[in-house]
Amino acid sequence: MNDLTLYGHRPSVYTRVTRLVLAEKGLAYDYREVNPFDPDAKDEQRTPHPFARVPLLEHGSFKIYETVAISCYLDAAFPTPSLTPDAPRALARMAQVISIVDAYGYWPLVRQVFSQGVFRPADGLETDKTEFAAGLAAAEAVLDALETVALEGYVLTGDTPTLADCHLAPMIAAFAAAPKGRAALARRPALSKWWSKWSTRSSMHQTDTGFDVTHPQP
Ligand SMILES: N[C@@H](CCC(=O)N[C@@H](CS)C(=O)NCC(=O)O)C(=O)O
Repeated sequence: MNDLTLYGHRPSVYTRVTRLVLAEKGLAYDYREVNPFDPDAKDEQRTPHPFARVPLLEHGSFKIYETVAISCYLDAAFPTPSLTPDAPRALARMAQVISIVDAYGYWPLVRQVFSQGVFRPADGLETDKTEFAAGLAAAEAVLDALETVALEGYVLTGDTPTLADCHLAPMIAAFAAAPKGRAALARRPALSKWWSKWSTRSSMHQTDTGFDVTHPQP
């Protein structure tokens, strides 16, 4: 046993990033379900994260939070297969994709388009159409930037997995669960090509949160 424990929340895209890295590396782990969105969560339901987020990983007594730190740690501590390219340009693009996702992508793709267009309606809650439209509009620049990276071909190839794929895929899966999100993705050929390959991976099947729209069989 690897002595790894992941604290996460099933629908959480950031939890899925860590679960994807663990799956790609074939690592077994204990999973504890917590709810960062419930301010009244008690005891085991409360996330141990100091900023009340998920995920948080424990490796024995060593605790790590911030998804990119968890990914880098897992890739260094369990080096095979490596999810970090050696080539300087590929390494730069991998870090760039992760930063684009965190700084500009998560909010519009997930918190505005997915939450308002898919998650809330599935829960019988009202959609804030203004937020949804704002998310779709803001997603355009994010998808354009990712399309440029995918077209260049250092990362997001769909053939050689890196931490960039693991970081981006949960956000795209959530965004594409909304039909208008799917249509926006389809307007980017290189990103769509990456997605059609990446979404068939076994790690994606293993980590489906129940909202994935397409899982073409491998
Ligand atoms: N910077 C954090 C972000 C993690 C994050 O925002 N996680 C979401 C779930 S996908 C969360 O816990 N949200 C709780 C909240 O916003 O209150 C990381 O990289 O791990």
